[in-house]
Amino acid sequence: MPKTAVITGASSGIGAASARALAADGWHVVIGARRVDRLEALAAEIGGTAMELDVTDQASVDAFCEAVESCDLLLNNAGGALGTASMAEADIDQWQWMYDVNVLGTVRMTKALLPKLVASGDGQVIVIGSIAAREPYKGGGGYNAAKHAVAAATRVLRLELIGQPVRVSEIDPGMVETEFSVVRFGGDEEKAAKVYEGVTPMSAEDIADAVRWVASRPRHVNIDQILMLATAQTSAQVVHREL
Ligand code: 8X3
Repeated sequence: MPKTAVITGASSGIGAASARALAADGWHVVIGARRVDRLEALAAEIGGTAMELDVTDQASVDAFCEAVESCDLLLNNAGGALGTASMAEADIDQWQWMYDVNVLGTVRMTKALLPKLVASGDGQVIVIGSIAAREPYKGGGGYNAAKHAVAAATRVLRLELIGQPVRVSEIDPGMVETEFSVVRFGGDEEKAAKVYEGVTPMSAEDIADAVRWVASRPRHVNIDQILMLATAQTSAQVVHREL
């Protein structure tokens, strides 16, 4: 029987690319997101199972996780940033959403699926973090705070699960060209395009490669943390642009 991987935020970007990569490696992939039409098209393409999921809504998480029969791998990918306001201008609603989707979304999903991951006998939780989890940057306040919290929670989980059959891994990407920046800038495609101007950023498939590698290590190997950057980026705000 194929092993089951549950992926959040799977309708696009890193989530969708990881679903394709894991399905190609023989996993049965259960994909969740709010945009069900996109999800269903992807599920049909890779022979997976699509189910509506909003990680900010406990009832949605409960219904989704109850419907998952077994779970060998949970990829906590759903997340995102809103805005680049300074601390002086912090928008509390944006902060609240970022905390909810990135931190609480990861906690809700992990908590709900942990019994099934333990029962699998060789479970894995992989969290998509960010360079923003390691390095604060100007205008990053709400996202930095949320991703630092995600990293802290992930590392606590790793500590608490020692001795149990569940591995815990964190993959922290830098610049990846997905819908991430379009969402961050409230749909402003021009502003989003500027983020990647003159740079070859990583692609969602680059991160999916790391996911499939982490997911395919033997059970005695836990990849604790990976920091992945584009060659032209050496830290959050140090980027070489060929303009
Ligand atoms: C996305 C990377 O540099 O915009 O997680 O924070 S960054």
